[in-house]
Amino acid sequence: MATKFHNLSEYDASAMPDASGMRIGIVVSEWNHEITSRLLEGAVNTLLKNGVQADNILQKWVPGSFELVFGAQMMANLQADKAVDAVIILGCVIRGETPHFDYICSGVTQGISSLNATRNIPFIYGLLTNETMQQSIDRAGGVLGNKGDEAAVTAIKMVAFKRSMK
Ligand code: DLZ
Repeated sequence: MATKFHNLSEYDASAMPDASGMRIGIVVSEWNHEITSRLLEGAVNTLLKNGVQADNILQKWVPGSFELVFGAQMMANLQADKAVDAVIILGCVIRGETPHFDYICSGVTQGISSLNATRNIPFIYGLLTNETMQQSIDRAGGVLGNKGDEAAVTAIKMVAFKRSMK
């Protein structure tokens, strides 16, 4: 049953770093739009709630989850006043009757890992990889919270982590 899992929207608000000066990019997949639009909504609302200014949230859509890594890389290449401190990657892959599920999940996961290992900003994993649409609904603002909220909290914490290393 779903309730044995952690609620993705729960976090300790008192332990959140000040995010007012942060600029965050979000790249989101059009595939399974009814889910990914909710992930995006959760991420944006959580960033705003924690002090990120609306003008400092850059949102871009790509066709499917497989394109997320390229989109995230393009965001990381932005310079000067357009540069972002972190990139949140949002997508939803649901297992069907095709082997695409495994290829896409593994491609995106390896791509994000590679970006994190080679670039100088954090890339946050906000990809739902579920067996059923209901499992995704549960994690996109449903009974298990919203993966977008979790990704936003993680982005803020990782930007603060990077700044603490200076
Ligand atoms: C092709 C495909 C399939 C079968 N399933 C999904 C999915 O569940 N979630 C998703 O985000 N994208 C899916 N795609 C599209 C691929 O991610 C990609 O957009 C296309 O293969 C074109 O590169």
